[in-house]
Amino acid sequence: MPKGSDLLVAALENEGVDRIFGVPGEENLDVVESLRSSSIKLILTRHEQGAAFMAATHGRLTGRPGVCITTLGPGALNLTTAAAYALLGGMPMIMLTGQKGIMSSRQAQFQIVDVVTAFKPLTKLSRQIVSTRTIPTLVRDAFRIAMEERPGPVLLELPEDIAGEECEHVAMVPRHPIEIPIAHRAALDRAAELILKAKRPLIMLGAAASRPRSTAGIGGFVRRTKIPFFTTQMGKGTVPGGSNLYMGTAALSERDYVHEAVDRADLIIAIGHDTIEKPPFIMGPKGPQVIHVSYTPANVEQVYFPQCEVVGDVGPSLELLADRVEGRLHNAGALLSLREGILSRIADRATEDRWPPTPQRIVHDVRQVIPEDGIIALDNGMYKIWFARNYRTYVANTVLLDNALATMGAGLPSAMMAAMLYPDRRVLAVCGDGGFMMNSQEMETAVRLKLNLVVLILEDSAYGMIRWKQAVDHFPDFGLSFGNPDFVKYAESYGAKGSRVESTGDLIPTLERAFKGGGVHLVVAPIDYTENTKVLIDELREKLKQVDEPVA
Ligand SMILES: Cc1ncc(C[n+]2csc(CCOP(=O)(O)OP(=O)(O)O)c2C)c(N)n1
Ligand SMILES: [Mg+2]
Repeated sequence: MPKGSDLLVAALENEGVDRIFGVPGEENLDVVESLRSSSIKLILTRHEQGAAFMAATHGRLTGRPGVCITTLGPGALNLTTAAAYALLGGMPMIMLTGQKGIMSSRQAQFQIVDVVTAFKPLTKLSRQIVSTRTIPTLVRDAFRIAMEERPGPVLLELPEDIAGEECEHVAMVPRHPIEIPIAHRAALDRAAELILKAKRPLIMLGAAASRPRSTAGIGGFVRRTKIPFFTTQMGKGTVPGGSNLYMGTAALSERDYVHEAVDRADLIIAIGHDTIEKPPFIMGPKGPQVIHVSYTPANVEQVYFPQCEVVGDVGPSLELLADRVEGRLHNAGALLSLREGILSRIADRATEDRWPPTPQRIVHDVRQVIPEDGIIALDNGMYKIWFARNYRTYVANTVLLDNALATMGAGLPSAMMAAMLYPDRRVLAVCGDGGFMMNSQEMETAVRLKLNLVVLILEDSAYGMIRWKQAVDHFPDFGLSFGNPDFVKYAESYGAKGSRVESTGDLIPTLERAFKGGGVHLVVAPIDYTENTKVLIDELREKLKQVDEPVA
């Protein structure tokens, strides 16, 4: 006779799950035993947070939920940050947590926390499984909810007595494809009218434009309309940055070079914008009109209140919109004259060989060693702004960054997931010395899994981004510096390789050697953060004078 845990694992197999990440506890042992004879691989991590960052990234990259498993109480609570990461980031994920038996209680309240309630604000659904009979339907429902727009995390708690209970076999619920409806004709007509009337239109690609299902249809819209586009941080790559319509990425909310185009636009077609991202531009009473094109209606915010919405499956809806305007847009390229100026100033001094290297130089050199389909996964720190702003992206989802929860600690685990899914591509984690240490224990997991992965640590012995903000706000330099382990020895102690970049010219050869050598390789380089204030504050303030000039 099957047990509850057998039904759970069969239901996961029915969903096509091939790996589960996590740290089991004694309450999960029936599930672990059921996994042993299944087609699903159990991948142990060294912290539950790492497991859930990997599972969320699986969802982000494939559109199918990644799965993680933990014990009750302490293990489950270690999932909270990654649950929020998946919720804000729109990443489908299933979290399976254990619990003490619910039919009798022989350990009183030991380790018991109301996990289901704790996760309610961090998930799309958080439920306890109370009967073996409902397992197949609950699992099917959990996967559907996790994948449906907007995608996100779901938590299922399986008490150990339900997991261990013998039961009749219950049939699995078969999967079937679900098409998302296409936008209404009236909405398409209204949007087309605005686009046809626009004098200076601009397209913006946001986070939902990077969903695996979105990426195919969007390129066609940009090509057919020939309207220049910029991206949010999480919208990078959906339409190749090499395209001659790319105007830049909004890494700051306002007053960056790209905002010269934004501020002059009279219409912005915001494709897949999700206001969980730090605003890529600020809407005001006098600013451009905005058409919101996405799977779900816009959230109305102080900084985002579109005047027109095209809600539906993004690719096919855009195709219908392009049918209405293609060949009739006389002003499509009105803002293109700004492109050269924006991009050349962003590329400014990218080859300067000052030591320690500048952020611009590091971004430039990383781009040289990463092929077009190579993936960089960023942790959170000051360098993220530089990569978002300066790194050109040619393929969708080749820059994995978190501009939603913006948590530290996800860089290494998300890069590991990318390396598992795409073993033939180069994958680079880019981390600060602060963020790397938040999940550096997963180096052991990476080595055990024999991943090919390079980790670049940018060392400034500080929580650099906060230290920078402290200086910008004219606070004295205090309380944000720390010491580091010897990262080369640290890598070697895990059985990985380690290298230190000793001169600016050494950065590219060191990264090349690391990729060619295979396995897990940690490269540590210092970074000169004096550029933060010089470029992002002083230079842009100078620039601002021009941006404030009246629009022609
Ligand atoms: C989990 C978490 N804790 C704190 C923060 C606030 N925070 C944002 S960036 C940052 C400093 C990052 O330091 P590091 O990783 O060394 O990168 P650096 O900015 O120095 O390049 C901090 C503390 C955060 N975003 N996430
Ligand atoms: Mg740092």
